[in-house]
Amino acid sequence: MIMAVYILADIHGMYDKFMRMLDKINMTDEDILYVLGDMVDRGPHPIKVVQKIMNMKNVRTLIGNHDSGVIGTLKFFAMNDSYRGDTSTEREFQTLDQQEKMNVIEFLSELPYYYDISVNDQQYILVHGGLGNFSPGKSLDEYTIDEIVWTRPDFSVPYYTDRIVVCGHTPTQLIEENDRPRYIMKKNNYIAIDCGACFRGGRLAAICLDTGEEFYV
Ligand SMILES: [Mn+2]
Repeated sequence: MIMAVYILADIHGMYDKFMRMLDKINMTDEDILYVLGDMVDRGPHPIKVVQKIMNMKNVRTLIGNHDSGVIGTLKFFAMNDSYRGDTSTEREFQTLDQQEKMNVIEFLSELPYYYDISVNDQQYILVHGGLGNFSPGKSLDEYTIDEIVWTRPDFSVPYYTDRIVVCGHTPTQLIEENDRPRYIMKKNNYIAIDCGACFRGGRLAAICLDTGEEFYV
């Protein structure tokens, strides 16, 4: 079996959908799954999602704005037992033992914010949000984390002519250029894969870059 590359994003605590997606794509040990950030917040089991991903060896993860945003709060909760969490992320985090808490914080703190990969001779840039303050000659290292995790591309204008940008963060239901809401949008050298798993009527989506095959839960 030849290695395949799968991508999904914005699980947002939807652990059950994530498990069903893993069943559906049925990866081999040689396959790689890229998770483009926003594992936490909104859905019921954000920390379970993070811990599952931490324990899968063929997964590469990017940081999203929500993952980045909770690190400081989780550090606070790891040091202060007497406060009650408000969000699903905080509450689930508080059920962990101290070592597990530190492992989660360390994992989130070390996540990269982009990948630059090549599949079938096509180059892909993987980010959570977009490339804020884009300039064609700017190297990916020169973007700030905020420019990559918080921004939304103008999907009517490609960033690159020779590279495809794969992003989450912006549910495809909200993309004006998208003719197929609730489906992955492939247009103008973008692949937008957040189909709003945590929202009513939304779905968790994944794509196999090698075959173009799309998966929905
Ligand atoms: Mn996001």
